[in-house]
Amino acid sequence: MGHYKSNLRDLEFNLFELFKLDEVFASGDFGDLDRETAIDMLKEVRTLAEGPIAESFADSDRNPPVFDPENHTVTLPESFKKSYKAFMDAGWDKVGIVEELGGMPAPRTLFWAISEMILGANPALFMYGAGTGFSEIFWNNGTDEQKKWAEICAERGWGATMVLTEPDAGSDVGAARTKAVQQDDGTWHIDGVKRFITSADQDMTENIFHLVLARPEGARPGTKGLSLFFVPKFHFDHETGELGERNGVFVTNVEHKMGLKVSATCEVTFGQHGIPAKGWLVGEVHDGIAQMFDVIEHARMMVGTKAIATLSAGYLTALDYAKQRVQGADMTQMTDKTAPRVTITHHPDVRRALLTQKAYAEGLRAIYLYTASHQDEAAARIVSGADKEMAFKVNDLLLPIVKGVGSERAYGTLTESLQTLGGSGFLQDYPIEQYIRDSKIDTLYEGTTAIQAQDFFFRKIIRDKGQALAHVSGQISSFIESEAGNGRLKTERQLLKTALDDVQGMAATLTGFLMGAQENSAELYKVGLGSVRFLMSVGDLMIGWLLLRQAEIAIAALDGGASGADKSFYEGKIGVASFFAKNMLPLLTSTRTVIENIDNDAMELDEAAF
Ligand code: ST9
Ligand code: FAD
Repeated sequence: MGHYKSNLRDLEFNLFELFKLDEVFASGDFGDLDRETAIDMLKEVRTLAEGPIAESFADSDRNPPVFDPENHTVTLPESFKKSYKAFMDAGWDKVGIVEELGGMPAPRTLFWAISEMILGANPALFMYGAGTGFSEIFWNNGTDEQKKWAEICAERGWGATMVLTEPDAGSDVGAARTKAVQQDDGTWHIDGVKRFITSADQDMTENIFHLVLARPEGARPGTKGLSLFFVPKFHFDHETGELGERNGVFVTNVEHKMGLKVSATCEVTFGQHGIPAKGWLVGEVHDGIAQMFDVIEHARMMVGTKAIATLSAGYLTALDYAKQRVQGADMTQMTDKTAPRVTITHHPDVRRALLTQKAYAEGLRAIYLYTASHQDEAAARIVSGADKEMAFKVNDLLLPIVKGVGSERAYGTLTESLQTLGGSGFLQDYPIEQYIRDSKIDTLYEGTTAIQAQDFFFRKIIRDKGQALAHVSGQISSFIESEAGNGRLKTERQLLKTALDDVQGMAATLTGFLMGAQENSAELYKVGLGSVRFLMSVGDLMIGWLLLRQAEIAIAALDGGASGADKSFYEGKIGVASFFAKNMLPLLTSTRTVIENIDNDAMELDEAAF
């Protein structure tokens, strides 16, 4: 057995009982795919994830990729290559991909549920294996001729990268200096140095294609002056795919990192080693940042799901340990030195820690799957009554929650998982220390949490005129006003109501600051001071709501006579929803007060005083 513990029961519960995947299949949008096939797929992935995919997780952390600066190559550990081969040979990179690229279309909820298990077992493997997904994005954005190249990329299983960041252009992508010079034959020469590029070299695929943002000579500054280029590592015959000469794109460094070590993070130099780095303008249009956001949106979803998958595995590891570790007496007998020793699950603080982990792991899972439901027209209609346009907006609204809240809560809560193991948690005998190291990156790349929070407020709420937020809030309100729980969730629904009021109050306050900025631009700082807190609060509100919806289903199942393992599962759902409502939601009231009282003292403080 590898390190990874999946939670297939909870995945199935979300997919079929909460988000009605049966009805999505019945819509006919996914051909013959049905419940039985979906469950078989999930089970097969679980076996693969817990077995061969998880197997190289620790080894490839201790023996990270080796960079050869002379040949500009990266060699991955053999153990990892074996895991990668198991994944690719089974064809899982093709799920959710269009048929034209040899894929098997699937609802996004099913796709992300499958992805959760891969990401939990060995996240870097998912990233190296994303070439097929990248091919689809290239295919969607490419010219007719480029669509054929995308088919070649997918068929031959080439690796792929997204190339934005430069030393002076991280969050501020628009500061990028890498330039593109058009050639007489219509191709472009790319010139510059990019850094922190994931998977930019490896020895598992015969070729790698880079999707690169660069600025054509004379183009305007900022993100809107960037164009997107297809830059292969090796040139290839555009009809047959046969490899040709080496292109002038070279890895010139590999970073030494805190975690996620097997994922090679590379400096990539274009056109500075005597060979031009030849690129092709994607779609023959200068719309680079919007095209790149097609990749970024998937990658943000991926990062959030990765973090959540890791938290879930951390929780299940902690739970397993806590059920076996005997230490101390029951608290009610704490003064009796001869009292029997108990497992640590008997201690109230361990229960608090376990329920906190369970709430965030399961609540965040429900959030990413609710979001995924809005990535398919039929599913969105069934799950929230959203039409196509609203589904798109809701997905947009929730991506910063999946990515920003998912990563922050996962990283923070994983310390509770480690803490549950006591000193043993600090050892490499258990996977949690690696989970913490590997998941820290999730709050950083694909836009830091601060960037997610600004995206959420300015773009997803203000620019959207609050439409998507109103759609989701409307669903929460209907639940609050319903009789959900058959009389047994009254207190919790009341707590949810207060939380919704608090979040709406926060949104109104931040909007007020924004409006005030028309008179006094410094008012805008107040939005910046409150935006991460606001993002996290909306995340908690949604977790509270979705856990309570799960509890409602659980109550009905228990009333219907659920027994055995099902009974325990449903009781757990009610317990954790109630715990979250009583222990976490009331904290939003104080956050609301903090936001209402934001002043600009922090901005007025002289830098020297910090
Ligand atoms: C990175 C990679 O960190 C890490 C891991 C890599 C793993 C690779 C594997 C991935 C696998 C996943 C793929 C699976 C594939 C499956 C596929 C199946 C089909 N939404 O606000 P403005 C656009 S990579 C959409 O003025 P600024 C929009 O076009 C590095 N679009 O921004 C907009 O124009 P308009 C990641 C958005 O002030 C234009 O941008 N780095 C959104 O110029 C300008 O917008 C980062 O993420 C959005 N939310 O620039 C950088 N936002 O307004 C973080 C903007 O006309 N920094 N656009 O529509 C930011 O995001 C900044 O806010 C900024 C600001 C750069 C956008
Ligand atoms: P900075 O932008 O310098 O940010 C530093 C701090 O300032 C952060 O706390 C940030 O939140 C804050 N900050 C910055 N600007 C603002 C603002 N306007 N408002 C509020 N706060 C702000 N990039 C790629 O293109 N492709 C990849 O494949 C890729 N993979 C990566 C893999 C790894 C392991 C790492 C570490 C990075 C990767 N990146 C990749 C780059 C990654 O996306 C950036 O590191 C990230 O966007 C942040 O940029 P930065 O590191 O320059 O930090």
